[in-house]
Amino acid sequence: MNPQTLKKSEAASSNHHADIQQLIRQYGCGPVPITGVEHAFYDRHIVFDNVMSPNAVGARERFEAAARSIRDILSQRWIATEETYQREDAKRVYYLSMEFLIGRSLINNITNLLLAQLIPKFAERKDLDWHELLEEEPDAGLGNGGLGRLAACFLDSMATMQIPAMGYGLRYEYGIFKQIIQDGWQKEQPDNWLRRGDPWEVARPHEKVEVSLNCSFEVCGGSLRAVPGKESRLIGVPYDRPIVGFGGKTINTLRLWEAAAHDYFNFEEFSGGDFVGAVAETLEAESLTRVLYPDDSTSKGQGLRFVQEYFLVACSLADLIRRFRQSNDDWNLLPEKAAIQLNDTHPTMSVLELMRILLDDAELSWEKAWDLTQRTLGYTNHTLLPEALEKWPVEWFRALLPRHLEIIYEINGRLLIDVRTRYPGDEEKVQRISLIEEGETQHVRMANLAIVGSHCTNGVAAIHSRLLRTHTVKDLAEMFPERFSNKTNGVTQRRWLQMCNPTLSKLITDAIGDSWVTDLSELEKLRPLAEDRGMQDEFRHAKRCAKVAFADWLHRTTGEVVDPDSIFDCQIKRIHEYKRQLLNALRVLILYRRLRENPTLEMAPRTFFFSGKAAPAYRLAKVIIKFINNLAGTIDGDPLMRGRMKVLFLPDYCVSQAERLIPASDVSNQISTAGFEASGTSNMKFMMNGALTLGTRDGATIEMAEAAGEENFFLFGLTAEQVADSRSYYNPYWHYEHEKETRDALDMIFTNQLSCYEPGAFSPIRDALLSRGDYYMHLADLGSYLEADLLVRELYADPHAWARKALLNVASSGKFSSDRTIAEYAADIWKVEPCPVTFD
Ligand code: 26V
Repeated sequence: MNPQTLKKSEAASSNHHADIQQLIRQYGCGPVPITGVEHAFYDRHIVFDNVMSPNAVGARERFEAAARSIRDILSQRWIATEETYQREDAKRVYYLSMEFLIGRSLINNITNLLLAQLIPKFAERKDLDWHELLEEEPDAGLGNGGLGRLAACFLDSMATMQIPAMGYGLRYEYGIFKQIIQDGWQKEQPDNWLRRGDPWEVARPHEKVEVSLNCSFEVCGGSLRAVPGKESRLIGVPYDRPIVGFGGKTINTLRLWEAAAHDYFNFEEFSGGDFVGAVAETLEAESLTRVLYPDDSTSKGQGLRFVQEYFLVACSLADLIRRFRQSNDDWNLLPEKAAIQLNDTHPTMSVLELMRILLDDAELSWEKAWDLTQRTLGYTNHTLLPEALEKWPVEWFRALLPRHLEIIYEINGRLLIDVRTRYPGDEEKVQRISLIEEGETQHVRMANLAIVGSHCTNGVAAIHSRLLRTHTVKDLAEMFPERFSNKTNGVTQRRWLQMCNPTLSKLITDAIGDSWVTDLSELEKLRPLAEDRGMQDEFRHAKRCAKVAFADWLHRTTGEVVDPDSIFDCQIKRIHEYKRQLLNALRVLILYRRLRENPTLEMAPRTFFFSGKAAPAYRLAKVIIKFINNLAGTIDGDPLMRGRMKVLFLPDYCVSQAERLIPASDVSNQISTAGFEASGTSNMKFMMNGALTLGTRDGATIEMAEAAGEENFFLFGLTAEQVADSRSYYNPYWHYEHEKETRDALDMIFTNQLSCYEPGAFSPIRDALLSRGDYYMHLADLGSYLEADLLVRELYADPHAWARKALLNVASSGKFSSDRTIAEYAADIWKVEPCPVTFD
């Protein structure tokens, strides 16, 4: 589409308005006051989409009209982007992920279209309550946590860097559950985010694909179940969402698949006369993409999840192969035209599906098909936790995807010949490398399949990639060392600094210019300014603005009062034993006990924020939430603590909440047991917003401290090596017996002083920390955590020294932009180049 067409269609649209006015008059409704560009831009959506008068509508309609108006602005660029890629026959990246944790899009799209100054002014002229309007947009919560949010940051970076890329995922009707807290306990409620439709998505039913399965579906005890043996065909209907690159030059696509039942030509014949039964079956099949799995800690017993994963893979590969075949008749070109990235093992059936297509549809030889498959696929690992590594029962493959199981056996047969040739006589190695795990029942090891079937495997931070190679998949890494690399995660500074922290952004831009928005390494220029007292004061002012804004929001929406002059100390992430929210809670409890015992103790006022969701079936994680809430209640109820310390568990952690709290934070807690957090990404968001990190040497926190200098971090605790080395003799009782503060705090918990209304509620905590051996070694790190905490408080007492370190942290955060991460993926794994949008 060329600019002329743009002008033509603008003209067409004003003619169109005249036509509509004419028609309306003709039908006797009288003239409608739709005139001028502004009205055509916004009001027409209210009038023609809702058939309502602009002053009669509510905030939701105003949000929809605003979103639709922004979509109007980007539509032609969106078309032009796709046309450019086709014309140039560009190599494309396909990012396959079961999760995209998008959050809100309106303000993000406005930011990236460079309209952030203009649109709020427009809203003011029209007397719109802009903030109220923005709050109407539900978060698109199509993910659990870090892995899904990383996928969303990557899409932003790829569009900004003009990389021809497409995200493929599932259009869950229900995203991650809404968390409410009742009597301190987490309760889940469905997140029906699509109830009122979504103004960003475009359904493309004409691009539907068909998926054949050797199963059908039934609702059983309220949940959907796959019924093996009865063949069914599902339709995948794509819904496209625009991904606006910064500057609005490139608009890439996130394509989400919805499951629909086949619109059988002869429904009557298909149903064998059972019309009602057939309609019910249709509904059941359509339930496949109803809901996101909310458990990111175990992959056990989720039959439907298995089918969801295959559905994502089958739809996405059919779609991208169709696109490839439109401009290529030589299958050999596939790796030159497509780079498919597997976001964790969840889309690993891509190895099997691509082999099936190349063998059965393209009729290539095994060797040819295997070479093309490997060269097209890349795999990113996101966890070392054994219980989160996916292993699917062989029986499920046999029942639902028998052809794919044949392919697994063939891959494995050839792989094991290779292993036996290289390591003769080492049958234990053969067992460890095999795609099939033996045992009572056989399982397919999806990580092994992903490594064997792709040309690149990467971890998400240096320490994680090292542990992956040297421990988790040691044998495979020794066999294929050239396949392994590291790509340290990053986050998009457009959402996580520019958009969510306007005051600090302005301070930075006033100081060093605005090129940091697309090149975060520019923040280095702040380093010398960190020494400047004026700059330190301005930083403190920016931080205070963000804290006041947060406190106001919190008060408005919950009635809670927090003091912006207290230290904001945060731990916000999924609730998991390895992330050690319990360690943080023990720290708070000990500080509380110190203050109570010695009320004259000097300690700066402090607010401890916790937020995060527990997997609904993760019992201990839910007990941890209850514990934090009871601790908060106890401290709140103690008049001695007023104005000195406060604990808050903020319900329903989500992207939008993180955007509000991170800019307001002083202290970022990143306290996982070393060796367990693959990377972490909120750690980076806190750093670029000028919070200081109180953390262990784990994940990307290690690289962050390297970049800023350890003297600007508060690191504590055992290293990953020390954790591994001391595990065999570690004894939590030793700490209980020898450390008085630890013992007193634990006794307070064990004697129901924090659970007097529900005695015994916290006995699972006792079990975890003492009787079951404290696998995550909380007690080993508690002492050094408290020592580091003292240093935090000492530094805070000197506001300028604090601001200096915070500024040095901001200045050192450049490496942690997802732009840098994507540049590395593009150069090392995908071999793709930018493809700027042009008009023919
Ligand atoms: C795992 C599972 C397991 C079974 C079924 C459902 C399900 C859904 C999600 C997951 C994801 C676990 C992996 C994960 O989220 N890893 C996180 O990835 C972040 C981005 O790389 C990284 O920063 C975090 O450290 C890592 O925990």
